[in-house]
Amino acid sequence: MKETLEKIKAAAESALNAAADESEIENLRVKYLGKKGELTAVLKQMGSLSPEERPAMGQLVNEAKQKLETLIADKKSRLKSKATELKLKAETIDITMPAKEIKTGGLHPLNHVVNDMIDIFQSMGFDVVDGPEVETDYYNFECLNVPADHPARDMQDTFYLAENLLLRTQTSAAQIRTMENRKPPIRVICPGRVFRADEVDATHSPVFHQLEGLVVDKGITMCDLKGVLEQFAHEIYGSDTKVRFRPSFFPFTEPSVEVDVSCSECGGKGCRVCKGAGWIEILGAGMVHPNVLRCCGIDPDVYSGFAFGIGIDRITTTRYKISDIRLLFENDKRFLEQF
Ligand code: 2NM
Repeated sequence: MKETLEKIKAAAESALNAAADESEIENLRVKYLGKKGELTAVLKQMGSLSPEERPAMGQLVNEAKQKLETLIADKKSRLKSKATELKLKAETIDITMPAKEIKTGGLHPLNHVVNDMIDIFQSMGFDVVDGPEVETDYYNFECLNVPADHPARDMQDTFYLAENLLLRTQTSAAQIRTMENRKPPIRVICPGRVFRADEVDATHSPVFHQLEGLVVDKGITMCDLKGVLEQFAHEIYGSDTKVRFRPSFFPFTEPSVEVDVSCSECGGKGCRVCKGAGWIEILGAGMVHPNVLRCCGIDPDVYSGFAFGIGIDRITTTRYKISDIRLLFENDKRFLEQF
């Protein structure tokens, strides 16, 4: 019996050493330690031994059983760590590889400029208002003191959708509605897209952008207009920028002015950017015409106001030194990614 035990032990040990995977080990466990296993069979034969032989033999069988169990557990854990090792090796990540680029969007240069302009005017107490891009003849022209036969209609030729429905040529209509709906004091700006039936070239586009402003209260004068627009020019172009007001004409303001800033490229000496003039025109403005106030139900004998219109595209092209306005609308990613 002792011999059989030794044989089983030796066979089991070498079989276990040779086992290559978990199922082989399990088969061996069943073969030796299972209910019908070889070692179990030896244990069962204990009954045929004499009572004197039994304790010593019992101890041997138990030791053999324990030994096998330990061997099995060892082998299992060795196989497991080997598998883990292999798995980790296969999953090795090269952290020096270049990472996948995460593309983030960005603001269009026009929107950078609009946002800056809004900040400047909001800090001076202006509200932002909005209006439709499709307007009626009444709000776009009539109420702005531009009747049907007025020559200014030629300069502001636009796209008609129907007899009285058109694409707005300026954002003033939103301000007309503001005057109809609010009581003075009124301080609003209205940034937005506007349209003209213009030929496309480096400085013209049938779609462009404006920010118009309006102030109406008792006792508003040209001084207020100059102060607000000078402050704006200094904030957007720098405090050493010189500002020049020239007389001009708009049907909806009287008197009217055009406002130039000293060229930030050459400091006023004259260069390619300002076409030798030393000045760049940035906006038109004036005191709101009494006819316009009256049209909106505001008494021009009690109230006065000033209004202005700034070309956003122009400010954008000069700020970023963009040579052609069309670049703003082609939306070529290579262009847009620079801002
Ligand atoms: C400009 C120039 C001058 C203007 C006038 C008005 C309104 F609605 F009050 F009559 N809004 N904007 C105005 C005045 C616009 O653009 C160059």
